[in-house]
Amino acid sequence: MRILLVQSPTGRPEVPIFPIGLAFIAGQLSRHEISGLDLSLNNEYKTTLQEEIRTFNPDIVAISLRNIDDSSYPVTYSYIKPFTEIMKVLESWEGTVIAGGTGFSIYPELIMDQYPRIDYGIPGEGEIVFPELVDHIEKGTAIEGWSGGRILPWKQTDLSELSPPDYRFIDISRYCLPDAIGVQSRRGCAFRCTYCTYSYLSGSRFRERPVDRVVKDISELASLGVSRFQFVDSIFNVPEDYFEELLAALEEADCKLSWSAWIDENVTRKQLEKMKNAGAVKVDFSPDAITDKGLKRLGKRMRAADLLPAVRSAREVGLQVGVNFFNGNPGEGFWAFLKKIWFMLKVRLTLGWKSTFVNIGTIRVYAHSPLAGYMKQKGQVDEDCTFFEPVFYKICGPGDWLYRLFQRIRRLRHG
Ligand code: B12
Repeated sequence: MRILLVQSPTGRPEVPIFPIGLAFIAGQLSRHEISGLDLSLNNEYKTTLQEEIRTFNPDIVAISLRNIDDSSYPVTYSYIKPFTEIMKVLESWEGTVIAGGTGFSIYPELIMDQYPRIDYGIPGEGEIVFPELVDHIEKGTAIEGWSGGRILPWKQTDLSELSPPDYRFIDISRYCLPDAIGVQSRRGCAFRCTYCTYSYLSGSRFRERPVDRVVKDISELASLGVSRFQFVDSIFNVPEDYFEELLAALEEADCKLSWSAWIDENVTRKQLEKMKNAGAVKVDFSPDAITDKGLKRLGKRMRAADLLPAVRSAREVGLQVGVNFFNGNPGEGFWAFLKKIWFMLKVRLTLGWKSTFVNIGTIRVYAHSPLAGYMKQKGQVDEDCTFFEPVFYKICGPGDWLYRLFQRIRRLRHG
């Protein structure tokens, strides 16, 4: 069949992000004729889609809705409007429309209700169910566990069986910027951070891809002229034995690509050195809270005192460092916000202004996260709140005013 794989538009200019979710799906469709289209690269996304449909003439248009909104507070940008616009474009086309992606997966029922133009929705990982659905459409064969509604069952992929992602399904040269191209070595997350959706999306235990396959992906990127990528794994340094095995394989393969990864603070200086030797140039930490009380309430396994030594060690071995906090965590108020600002100034001034980055966001609460349940239980939102329209977990009063001022200054500086 002829399948057009479409990344939903952002609707405004943004740093391009290579659609790795679609690349994984494309990798499982070798029997079919594929074309890839990233509508977020283009302001004229409606006409671009029309034109591609006219020239490629697909049987199926498969759309990845990655994000619902940009999760920014107090000014939130929604990606739903451009998504609605392309749905309208598809109304005058007669083929099959299939939707999936992380944004879709958090709200499948709601999105299917809102967009009758979507024939089928596939929540969760798409590598098994999408090819099964294509077979079903082509030959009328049955899909296990599916009673025939518009939403198909979740099926987790066996990563040892998975064919590699197809990094060629779209022109990758448009994404040659730091962090824009992803490599995935594992899925799922065994931690229980209260605001997080990762375990809902891909399971509450780590599932690793065979190390040689990950190295093959990286060699493939090298052959495509890519010089830098990001590991998109939830936490790169757990499970520890897999982390060490992967680092050893990367060092041995000596692919000459630079990369970044999200890690947690339970990392030794020796491990950071190994990361550097294996090509790492940047690590990102997401402690999110800065006090032991706040960390505990977020379900984090670290202690507040672990953060600075980890950041310092990473800088000492020559890695750039990013640190992400939230303002207004459960158990943290105005003083914790000031502590975060102080931490930001301290690490940037002492560990390198241009190599140490600190971001302070606000928790955008998503459906299916423990925090969403907690807010309902405490009566902070209505019982029927879907969290589709953005809900933020924020403090009130001076901590909020100061945060808004801080965000306004950042917006004026960075646009
Ligand atoms: C890594 C990551 C990033 C990296 C991306 C780096 C890169 N080069 O790719 C960075 C840090 C840049 C980033 C930025 C942002 N991110 Co982010 N990110 C992630 C993360 C951790 C992994 C995404 C990933 O690459 N997965 C690997 C691929 C293989 O999986 P996948 O994309 O899910 O695709 C699978 C399925 O979804 C499905 N699928 C995908 N498309 C389709 C299409 C069809 C038709 C079908 C059937 C199936 C299907 O099949 C795929 C294969 O199994 C997720 C959390 C998570 N655990 O998923 C958040 C996540 C996607 N990000 C999120 C957000 C909010 C953002 C930002 C908006 C944050 C911000 N304020 O800037 C930006 C948006 C950037 C952008 N333009 O997309 C949210 C989206 C939530 C939502 N419902 O809207 C998530 C889910 C995290 C969360 N808070 O819960 N992100």
